[in-house]
Amino acid sequence: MGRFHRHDDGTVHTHEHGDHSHDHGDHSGYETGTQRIDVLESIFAENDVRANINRNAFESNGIRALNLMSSPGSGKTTVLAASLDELNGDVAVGVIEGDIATALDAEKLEGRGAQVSLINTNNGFGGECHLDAPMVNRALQGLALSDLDLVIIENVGNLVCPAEFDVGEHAKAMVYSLTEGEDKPLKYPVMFRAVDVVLLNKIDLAPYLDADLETYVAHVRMVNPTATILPVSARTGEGMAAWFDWLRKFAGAIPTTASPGESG
Ligand SMILES: Nc1nc2c(ncn2[C@@H]2O[C@H](COP(=O)(O)OP(=O)(O)OP(=O)(O)O)[C@@H](O)[C@H]2O)c(=O)[nH]1
Ligand SMILES: [Mg+2]
Repeated sequence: MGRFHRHDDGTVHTHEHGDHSHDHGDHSGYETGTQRIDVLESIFAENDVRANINRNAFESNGIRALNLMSSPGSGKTTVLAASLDELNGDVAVGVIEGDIATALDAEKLEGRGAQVSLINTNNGFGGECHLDAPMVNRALQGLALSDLDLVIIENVGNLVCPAEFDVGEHAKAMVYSLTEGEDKPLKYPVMFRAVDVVLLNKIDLAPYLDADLETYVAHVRMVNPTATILPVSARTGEGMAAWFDWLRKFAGAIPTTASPGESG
C-alpha cells in the first residue's frame, strides 16, 4: 500500500500502518516512514523551486507554457503534430519532447516550423516515468526562448506520475483516448483533476469501440467540474478546430476575456 501521497495543494501526507487497527505484516517495504516523507518533501520542494525558475524564464520571454500529458499512446504526439502544422507561421512554438528513450517522437515533429528540444529520462537505471522541473530546465537550454510565443511540453506517457510535478507550466492539458475505457477518470483521478483541458481523442473509433461519448464526458466531470472537454480525432481532424482555438487563446494570439488556464 502507498504510505504517502501528495495532495493537489502540494502537501504530502503519510499513512503509517500504525494509524490503523490492522497490520498486514508487510515488513518488506519502508520501515523508516518519517525519513522517507522528509526525502519526498524535499524532492517536491526542490522541484517547486526549479519550476518557478522555469516559469520565470518563460514569462521573461513572454512565453506561455503548456504541460501535455496522457497514458502511453493516447495521441499526444499526433495532436502536437497537427497543432504545429496549424500554428506554423502564426505562433512561434517550441516543443520539449519528454521520453524515457528514443528520439522517435521528436523526429515526427521535425519540419513543422517548431523548435524541438528532446529530453530522454533514461538515466541508465530504467528511466523516470515523468518529467520534473530540473529536466525541463535542462531542455530549455535547447530552445531559443526569445524567439518563442508558446512552449508545449510533451510529458512521458503515464497516467499517474506526470500530474504530480509542476514543471513551470501555465496550464495542463491531457489527451484521453476512447480506447482507454470510460472508467479512467474514476480510477486515475489525480491527473484528470489537475488539468485545465481534456482532449477526448480517437472519436473516429467510437463506432468500433461501441463507446458512448456522454459517459466519458460525465466521468471526467465527476472528478473535474471545470475542465474544458474537447472531443476530437487527431487522425481525421474532427473537432480539432476548437482545440486550435483554445491553443491560440492560451498563447495570446487571439484576444480573449479570460485567458484559458487562469480560471482555476
Ligand atoms: N484512430 C485514431 N488513431 C489515433 C488518433 N490519434 C492518435 N492515433 C494513433 O494512436 C497511436 C499513438 O499515438 P501517439 O500520438 O504516438 O500517442 P502518444 O500519446 O504520443 O504516445 P507516447 O508518446 O508513446 O505516450 C498512433 O498509432 C497514432 O496514429 C486518433 O484520433 N484516431
Ligand atoms: Mg508521444
